[in-house]
Amino acid sequence: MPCRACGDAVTQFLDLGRQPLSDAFRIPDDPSDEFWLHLRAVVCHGCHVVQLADPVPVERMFHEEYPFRTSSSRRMASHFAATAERLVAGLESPDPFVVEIGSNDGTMLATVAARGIRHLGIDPAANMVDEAVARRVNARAEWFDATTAARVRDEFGPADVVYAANTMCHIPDLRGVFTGLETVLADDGVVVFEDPYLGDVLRLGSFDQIYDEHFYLFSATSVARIAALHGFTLVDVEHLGVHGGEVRYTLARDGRTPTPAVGALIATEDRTGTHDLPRLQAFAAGVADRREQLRDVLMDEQQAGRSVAGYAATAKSATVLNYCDIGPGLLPVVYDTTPEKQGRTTPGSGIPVEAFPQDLADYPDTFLLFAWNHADEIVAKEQEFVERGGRWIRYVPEVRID
Ligand code: DWN
Repeated sequence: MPCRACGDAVTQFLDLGRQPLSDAFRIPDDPSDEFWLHLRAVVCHGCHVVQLADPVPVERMFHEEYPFRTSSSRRMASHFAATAERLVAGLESPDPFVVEIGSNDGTMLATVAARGIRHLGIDPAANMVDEAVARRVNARAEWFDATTAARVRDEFGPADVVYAANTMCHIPDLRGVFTGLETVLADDGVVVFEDPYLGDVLRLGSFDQIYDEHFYLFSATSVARIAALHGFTLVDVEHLGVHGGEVRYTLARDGRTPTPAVGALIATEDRTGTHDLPRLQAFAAGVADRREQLRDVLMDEQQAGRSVAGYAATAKSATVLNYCDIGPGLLPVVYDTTPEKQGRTTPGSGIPVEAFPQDLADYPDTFLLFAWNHADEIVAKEQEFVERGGRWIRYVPEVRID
């Protein structure tokens, strides 16, 4: 399959095997067939974007039972409140209009709404749109594409800002999204989006950032090249510490001068071979090593008679559990705060997901930390577990137990 973003040829560098849909938590003993895909990553020779080799069924992934809530992390909630304040502070027109693609439960737009600014959230997950609306956010359960964009512009006028967090990388039809952006954005408007950064994935070996929902892994180079195909310039980049390393990209219609940060990040990507096949193949080899190391650690814990549970049934954990062949025999339970995931089993691997025990006495000896991207928030919250001798197994940036 040619590159979905630019049409050029691609080369495969990673095969993570047969994988389920990462957020398709199963009702126990559900007799229906589970959906599987072959999870392989390729790099494009033209625009250099990393993407999945095989198509993913977007309607099965994002729907009225989508279980992920942006507000499930306190740190992310404050990150988006701060982001909204910054976006609002940058608005110059007398009656600005802000669009968010993938607005989820309205965590970011709630602040925009509270400032009395015209806005619209667009998200295919109707359950999350309902939650956003309950927070007084104007949101609609729709897919963002050229048709939706034209309708939004007709109804509200051009957008001063189109924002998307952890969404652009989820949409295989990136050309459709860009056509929509061309339609809806005001001439002097900006597109601001943040997504997991390829450079961080390679640096940390965070292979679990690759799963069905993360169709693309962007870099400054690939975003600049893809944007240029649609009459946009990458005018700014900002490295973010959230979600295991992301970059916030700002695009404007051609004509604006990029900040020095753009050239600097592209130069770093060139220097470190971010898109070069040997570098990507070395990353893939490291992933295979990590699988054996993680399985060894879990088996050691089991042989030593120590109980282990998963901490957070993240979407990312689907890649780890299924690629490393970890099932209920090695990991009997995963705890998670999301009510919709509790009482279900993890996709593919069939491990029960439960609410965290109320009593610390019922905690395991060791947690396998799937939400490693929220480690600071979690370790601070679980101080007492650590004080009582509890240990963490991590697999990013390396497999270790401490
Ligand atoms: O891109 C995406 C990111 C932003 O969010 C989506 N494709 C889906 C989702 O990915 P994820 O599930 O890997 O995200 P998180 O934020 O790493 O994990 C969220 C899960 O972790 C939720 O199920 C809640 C759970 N959790 C928990 O049980 N205790 C999270 C925290 C912070 C906690 O303390």
